[in-house]
Amino acid sequence: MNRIRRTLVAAGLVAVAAVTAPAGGQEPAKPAARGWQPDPKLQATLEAQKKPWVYREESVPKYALPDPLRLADGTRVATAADWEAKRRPETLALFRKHVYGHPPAPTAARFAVTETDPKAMGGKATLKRVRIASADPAGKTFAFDAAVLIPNGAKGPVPAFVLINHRAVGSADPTRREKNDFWPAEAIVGRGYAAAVFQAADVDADKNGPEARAGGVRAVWPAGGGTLGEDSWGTLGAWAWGASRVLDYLRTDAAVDGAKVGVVGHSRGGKTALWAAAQDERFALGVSNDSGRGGASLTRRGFGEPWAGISKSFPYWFCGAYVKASAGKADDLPVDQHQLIGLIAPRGAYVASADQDLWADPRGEFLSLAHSAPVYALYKHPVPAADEMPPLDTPLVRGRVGYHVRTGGHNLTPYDWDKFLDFADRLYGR
Ligand code: GTR
Repeated sequence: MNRIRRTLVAAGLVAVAAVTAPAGGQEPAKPAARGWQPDPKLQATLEAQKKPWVYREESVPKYALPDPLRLADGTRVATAADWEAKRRPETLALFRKHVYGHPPAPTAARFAVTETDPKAMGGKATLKRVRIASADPAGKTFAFDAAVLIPNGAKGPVPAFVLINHRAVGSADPTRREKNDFWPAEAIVGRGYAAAVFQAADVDADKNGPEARAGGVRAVWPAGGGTLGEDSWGTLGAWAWGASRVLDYLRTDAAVDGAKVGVVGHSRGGKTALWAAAQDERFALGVSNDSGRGGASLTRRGFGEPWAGISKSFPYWFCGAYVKASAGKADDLPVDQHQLIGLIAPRGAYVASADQDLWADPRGEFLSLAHSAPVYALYKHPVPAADEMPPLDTPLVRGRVGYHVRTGGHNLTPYDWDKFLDFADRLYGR
């Protein structure tokens, strides 16, 4: 490696795997000068606190990403048809075996609208509360509630966003008695979208242990479709399953355009939103906000939240194999998170970061999106290059993907929603 390339790699501006000199052998001229850079004050503060995690690009190890298109047998798929027939299922299986675990076999869902208020939001929306009950052929059942606010007076079925709410009900209160910037439902409805939400904890508690699991879906189908302790589903998998059941309902509601439903989550919910959209191709769009480790950020970068750390603090979010492997090297993982975004292709994917949220690795979140490019390319959709991370508060949208890094800390805000809505408008040609 020459000196400039070494500097670029150290700055995280090119992933080692993706380094290709442009024609003529010229290195790109100083991309480090443009685009977002971590706040040096924040880094100095973290340094002064002697934080034992990586928050400087210089400390990011050299890494090579798995080729999203290369099959386990060494051959490489070159067409969308082969991706869909061979590599997509293989990639999905790898994420199930090594990261999130296997969901249970498809269940039959029944819906009961338990409440309808046509004058919600001061008459601007209709609120429906829905009981969603799933059953397997052996008669085991699980039920939980969702809510949706549908704009009144729309000319036809409206697109929708499903929020996976892992916070308290007050953060996303469908009655709107409590309003919180986390879920600006008035703004979502005002832009002509239905705003659907469910409480993640109603599907699976955000706590470890059998007692916590007792009331959730993993008590009914403990192993999902895998083997307990190895590749059985974790909490993120259970929440993603819940998001798909909400989609099941939305597709039966004549007021909603079931082909235009996006799934959104913040942080642990953002990890879940990506996994939900990766698995369930009926989602038109997956949106990850500050999702970090186990979400949009590249595991191999090791920047921000350590893999071993998340595995220790939240082992139940993932499958046992992921937790076990975290004692080793990320390079040994057969997948990295750019492939999770690849699983969403050619549908919409939007990744959002926050400037002060180095724990979630904003650059690593952007790079996952950038390195999903080979998959989008099979469908002729462009994706920003690894050295094109945009500056602060400047969304970058290309083809079917979008990214922004916003001023501020770890949170889901009206600014984020506004950009998700802009992106969806464009994706749906509104
Ligand atoms: C943190 C965790 C992150 C992120 C966050 C959240 O404690 O380390 O991975 O998920 O919680 O969900 O807010």
